[in-house]
Amino acid sequence: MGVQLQGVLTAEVTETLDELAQLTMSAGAEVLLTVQQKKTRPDPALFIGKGKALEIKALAEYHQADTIIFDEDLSPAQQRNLEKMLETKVVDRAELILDIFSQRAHTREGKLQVELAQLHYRLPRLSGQGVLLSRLGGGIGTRGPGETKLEVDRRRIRDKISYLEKSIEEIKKHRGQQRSRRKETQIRVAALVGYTNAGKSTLLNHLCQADVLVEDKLFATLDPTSRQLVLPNGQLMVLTDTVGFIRKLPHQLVAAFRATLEEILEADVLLHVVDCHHDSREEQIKSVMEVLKEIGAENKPMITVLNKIDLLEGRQEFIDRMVSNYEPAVSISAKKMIGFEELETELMRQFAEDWNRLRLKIPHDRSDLMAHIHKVGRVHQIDYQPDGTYIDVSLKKEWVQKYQSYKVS
Ligand SMILES: Nc1nc2c(ncn2[C@@H]2O[C@H](COP(=O)(O)OP(=O)(O)OP(=O)(O)O)[C@@H](O)[C@H]2O)c(=O)[nH]1
Ligand SMILES: [Mg+2]
Repeated sequence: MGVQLQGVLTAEVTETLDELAQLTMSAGAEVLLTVQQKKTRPDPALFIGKGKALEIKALAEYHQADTIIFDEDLSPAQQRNLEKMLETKVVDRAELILDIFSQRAHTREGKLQVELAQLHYRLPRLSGQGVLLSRLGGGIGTRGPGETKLEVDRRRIRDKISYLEKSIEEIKKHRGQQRSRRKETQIRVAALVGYTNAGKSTLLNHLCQADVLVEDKLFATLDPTSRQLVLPNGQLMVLTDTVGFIRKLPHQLVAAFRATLEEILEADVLLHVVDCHHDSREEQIKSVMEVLKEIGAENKPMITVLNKIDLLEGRQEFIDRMVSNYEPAVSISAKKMIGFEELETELMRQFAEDWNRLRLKIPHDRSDLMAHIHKVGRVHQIDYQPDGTYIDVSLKKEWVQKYQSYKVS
């Protein structure tokens, strides 16, 4: 069910409804029919108009639908009223996405985060109902936490939430330690970001000979996976694949997935993978930038990776125009392994920019500094002289300040 509110174009509604159908199938359900309504503003009680609701009820009965999915976020009251009136389970976009996530979460971290998001989603929907967790039928919206604990009160949900938050915090700490170890070394990190189904995992697999699950399904990847890669200049780097973004990503999810999304914040550069064959590519790029902003990563260095150019054969001009629009950008086919050299060149260029080459003179009694330089820098030449050790080294920007007083020309 999609609603075209005032100021929204018909094409846009059709596109997001197509996406909703894809999401529904990704959740393992079958789409029987889609319905649209034009409305100036949402009805406070039902979101849609009453007449439309009755029409949907008849259609649902006729098609024997057991779930009605709305492409918008419904208020707890709207959802309740609709379920009562339609006598069918009513799911909104956020709940549908949460359901897919709960089916896809495999690691402990992923599961904890999805459960946390689901509880945050359900908490306001418990008000005065007590047994709202006993949803009609099965399928979307009934999986995950709470389904068996019908009498669970808010208190216990709150306790569960704080327990989950604590567990996630611990995982986060552990991850932070791993990262700081990585930071001490010279390994650079690039994080793959992008709309779901853009081809991030395919790129990771083909660039790093990895075997991450690739599927023509939304949200195939939930957990961060990292693989090492050696660039042609010998630079060692790590490529991290993570959860894809989507329009109207439920804010409960973004909040709960903070630990996972931190991988993005910590990266040296972001590779924004775009399905440039997709009709909604511009919208998708916008949505990705919005989520990046929400997590505070909008100012990270970014390379736009225009993917799936194998589907745009004979449209080189169009591709070139996109590349120059999104500079720095490269066009590739992750599947057919086209354009990988250009991508690697661009990565090397990005990484080179934040390395500074310096010549330092380190006093003989500062072996601690020498050890540190070897650890964090790339040493090109060492010259032991009576007045100190002369060292020609490349250092990351963050270390240059520390060695300022040892600089020699
Ligand atoms: N034609 C073509 N298809 C591609 C290309 N890259 C990826 N695909 C297909 O696009 C679909 C999604 O690929 P994934 O690598 O799973 O996409 P993803 O960005 O990891 O998606 P999520 O994990 O869901 O966020 C799969 O069916 C891939 O085979 C490409 O360069 N060309
Ligand atoms: Mg993936």
